Amino acid sequence: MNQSNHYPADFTWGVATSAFQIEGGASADGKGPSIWDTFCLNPNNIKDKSDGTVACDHYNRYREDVSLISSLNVDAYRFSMAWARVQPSGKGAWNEAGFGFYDRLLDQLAAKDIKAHLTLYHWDLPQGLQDDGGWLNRDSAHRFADYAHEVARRFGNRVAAIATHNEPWCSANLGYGNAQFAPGVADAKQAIQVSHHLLLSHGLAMTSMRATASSAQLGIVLNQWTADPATDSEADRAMAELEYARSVQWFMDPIFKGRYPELALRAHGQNAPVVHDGDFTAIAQPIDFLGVNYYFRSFCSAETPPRTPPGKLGFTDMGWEIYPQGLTELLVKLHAEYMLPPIYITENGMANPDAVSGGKVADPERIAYVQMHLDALKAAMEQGVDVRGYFLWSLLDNFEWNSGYAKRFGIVHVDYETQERTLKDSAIWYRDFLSAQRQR
Ligand code: IFM
Repeated sequence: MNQSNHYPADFTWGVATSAFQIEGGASADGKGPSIWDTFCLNPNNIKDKSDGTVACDHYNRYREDVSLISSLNVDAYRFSMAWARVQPSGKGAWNEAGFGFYDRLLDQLAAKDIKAHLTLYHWDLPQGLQDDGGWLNRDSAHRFADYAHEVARRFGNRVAAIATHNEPWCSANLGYGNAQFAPGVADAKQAIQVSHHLLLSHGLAMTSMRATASSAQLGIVLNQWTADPATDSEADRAMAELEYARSVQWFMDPIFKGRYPELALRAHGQNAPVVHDGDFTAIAQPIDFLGVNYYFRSFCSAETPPRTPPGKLGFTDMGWEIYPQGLTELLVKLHAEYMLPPIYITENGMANPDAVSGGKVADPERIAYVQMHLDALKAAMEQGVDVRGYFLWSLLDNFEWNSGYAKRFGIVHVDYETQERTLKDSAIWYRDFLSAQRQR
């Protein structure tokens, strides 16, 4: 440390959340159910048997939460819209009361001079669309484009950026590949077809949003990693190459090259997706920015049992290896492989078993984690990668999907009994770090 003290003056610093993880208000003011509301009804799906009915009660506490965001000295707030809040069944009538919530949220952000970075889809498909086949049904891509158009038409001049999807890899592979996430399907062929429909929906939404001619920057957010062979063996190296093709290139190639990576297609064999004429033209729209979410690398071992990552810097409470140099390596590799637009690190952070003690939360592990990743980010920028911003995941402790509330990613601690928010030491460190940035 500490190269991270030298960032461009116009670099965007932010914090991030998503709708289902913090809003609550599960059926407030006409909101329809989403696949995550349904998924949580089966307590076996969520480790602590919780759900998102109340979450951080952000639906009712958004004013205080925006004040909290403002107190952190950030430039921007990344959040997602709950599709079923503004269009309860995912098709047909819009719910004005639902749009009203985001209208008020945007007003609060504007009043505090905080830029809004909106994500349209962070995994909470309206249950009405799931009843019609969900993302396995190609028509969902068209419904998504309609939704995107309406949001861009209403809000496109009030937000700095709109991302179509957050981490479609997760929607496809955890939602349809291994049933860890909603809608809870475990079928490799379906997962691959779903990934194609998600990409198609992204492309169609880009076109429908462009038609509104709004001022927002438009793009997509992908979770990415490098895939490192555990050893130099041929088997491990082949595994790593395939893993990279099936995860990173599977989403990047269609967007930037208008095709799927050959290696992954061959590996998918009979499970390769049905692609219609014109799909790649629809998907390969120019994007204004690419959001990259980085948490860990993929460590590929063909041995039985597989070798585990060394974790020289330790592991987070999720069991994820702390590996900041992977962020540098990933960005430099992407930069070499693709004609990239400006990049935002749209998520980076760690889960830690934090607790309040004497009104404070000591989380030195998180401060070190962020510092190391900022150094890694700076190293990539010095090698020519055009990175314009960094969003810490997450503002608040929140509903960590199938882990429930047991995993705490926030820089602000949430007491779920009282909804009291307490700045962790990492929030205070981030606030002071950003204040120092301003004074440069
Ligand atoms: O909480 C999630 C977020 O919703 C998507 N990216 C990863 C985070 C941590 O698991």
